[in-house]
Amino acid sequence: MKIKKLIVDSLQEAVEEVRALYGSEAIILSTRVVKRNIVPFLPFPKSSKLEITVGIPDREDFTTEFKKEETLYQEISNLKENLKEVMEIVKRQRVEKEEVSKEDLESEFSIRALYLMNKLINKGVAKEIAQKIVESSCGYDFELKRLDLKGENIEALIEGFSKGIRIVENFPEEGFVIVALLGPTGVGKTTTIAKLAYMLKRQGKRVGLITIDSYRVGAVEQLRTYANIMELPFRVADTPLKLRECVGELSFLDLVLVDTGGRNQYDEIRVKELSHFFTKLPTLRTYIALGANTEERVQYEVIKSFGSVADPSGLVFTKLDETNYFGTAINVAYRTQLPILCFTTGQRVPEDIVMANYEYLAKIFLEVV
Ligand SMILES: Nc1nc2c(ncn2[C@@H]2O[C@H](COP(=O)(O)OP(=O)(O)OP(=O)(O)O)[C@@H](O)[C@H]2O)c(=O)[nH]1
Ligand SMILES: [Mg+2]
Repeated sequence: MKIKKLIVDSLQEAVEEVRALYGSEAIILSTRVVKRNIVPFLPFPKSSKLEITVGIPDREDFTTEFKKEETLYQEISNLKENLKEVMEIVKRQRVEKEEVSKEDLESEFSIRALYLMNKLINKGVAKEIAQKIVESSCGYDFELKRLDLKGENIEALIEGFSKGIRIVENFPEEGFVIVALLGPTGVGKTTTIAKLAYMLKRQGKRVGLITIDSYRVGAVEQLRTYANIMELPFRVADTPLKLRECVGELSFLDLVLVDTGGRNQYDEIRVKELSHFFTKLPTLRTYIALGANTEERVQYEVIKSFGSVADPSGLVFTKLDETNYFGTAINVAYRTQLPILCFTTGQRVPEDIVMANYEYLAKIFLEVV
């Protein structure tokens, strides 16, 4: 900084002169009153003047100041970012505390593992099942002194699901099989049969369709329409005997899909009628169709009721698109240990169907489908 001295009449004049001479960055460091000769070389008379000391900052001073300011802004912005991250962690922990409880947080699982558990719980998986699924993909981390995920979230869920949930692996099996869908009214049986038929036909399988639903008006026409569009053999069987005859006629195919009329699971008599249809069919596989949007307690009742018709080979979960809590499907599959055949995800035939697989399950819970 350079120092200059000026003699002026007043402070007002000082300010103006300093600005004019040295610019707005110059600063007045001090002022003092001094006596000056009015006529040069004569000691008298004298007048009072103001001597001011001006500081003029060097160019480098500005640059340094500017840099200091810039660094300060940078630091503030870094702090803001850090604060945001801390808030995120606190928020996450708060959610975890609410759903996993304080004891859990203090116990054996890492934050990452708890986070994944919450992903399941938030979508309706029961807490103890979510814990078992995540636990089976964890290992003990000696640094954290907690159970931690062995891989990334997606790998962990795939592994966890593959240990707790069964899926139908070999569909369709080799040789002639009869595949029937049973379940409550309107759950999506006929639509699912059409979707499966299309998928199997595309795989090169020879598929036939049979309906035993002569009860509901329009039911026969509904399946016949799909059969016509896909150019598949189609039969209507209104009695158990007729069903066996139709199966016999179509036994040259790889498989037949049998559509049944929806029945109220609490109507024992109507459910029992189905049993008569499905006796004496040696290669019969029955799958129970459950609406993923149906209350979990009711899903067990449906399985109990239709499971009495024939030993179920597995489950079909329909209408996954109509609920955010499809975790109940995981609970049902985990607790019954019945394998899942497929999920349906909308009304479109043939598109809206996904054959059960662990990667799909992991993705829908992580919302990356
Ligand atoms: N959103 C949604 N709707 C579906 C799905 N599957 C079927 N549906 C619809 O549900 C309704 C009933 O479907 P169906 O296939 O006739 O049901 P069903 O079980 O055969 O019915 P019943 O034979 O009367 O017992 C139709 O409007 C379908 O389009 C699905 O995955 N998601
Ligand atoms: Mg139907």
